[in-house]
Amino acid sequence: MVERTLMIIKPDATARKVIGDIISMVEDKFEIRGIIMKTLTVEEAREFYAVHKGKPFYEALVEFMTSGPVVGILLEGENAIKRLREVVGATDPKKAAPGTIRAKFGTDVQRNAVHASDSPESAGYEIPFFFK
Ligand code: IDP
Ligand code: MG
Repeated sequence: MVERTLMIIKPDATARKVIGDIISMVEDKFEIRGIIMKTLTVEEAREFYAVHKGKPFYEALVEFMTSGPVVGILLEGENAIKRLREVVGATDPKKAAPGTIRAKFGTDVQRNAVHASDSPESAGYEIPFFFK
C-alpha cells in the first residue's frame, strides 16, 4: 500500500549540518513530497509528543525539540511507514543497526537525529504539524 509518513530532522542534526546527508539517505528510497524548515513552539512540541506526556523524558524532549530549527520531510512510497523506521533505526543510536540514520548521526537516546512516524495513525496525526 502506498503510504505517506513524516520524518523530522531534529535540532541536534540541523546543528551538526547533516541535513543533506540525511536527505540523501531517504531520497533514493522514497518520493519526497514536501520539505519545510521551522522552529517548533513549546505548545506544538508538547502536542506533537502528547503520547509521551507523563514519561520521565517528556519535558526534556520538548525542551530539546524546541531548542533549534527542525526539518519536516513528507515521504511517500510502498509501506513507507515501516520502511522509514528501518532506515532510521532504533531509538537509542548505540542500539541502532549499522548504516541506519541514527547509528550514523545520532548522539544519544534523546539526541537521535531524526523522528519517524510509527503507524498510519501517528502519521495522520503528525503530518499536519508540518504540512497543511
Ligand atoms: P522513537 O522516536 O524511536 O519512536 P519514542 O519512544 O517514541 O522513540 O520516543 C520519542 C523520542 O523521545 C525519542 O526519539 C527520543 O528523542 C526521546 N526519548 C525516548 N526515550 C528516551 C529516554 O529514555 N531518554 C531520553 N529521551 C528519550
Ligand atoms: Mg515514537
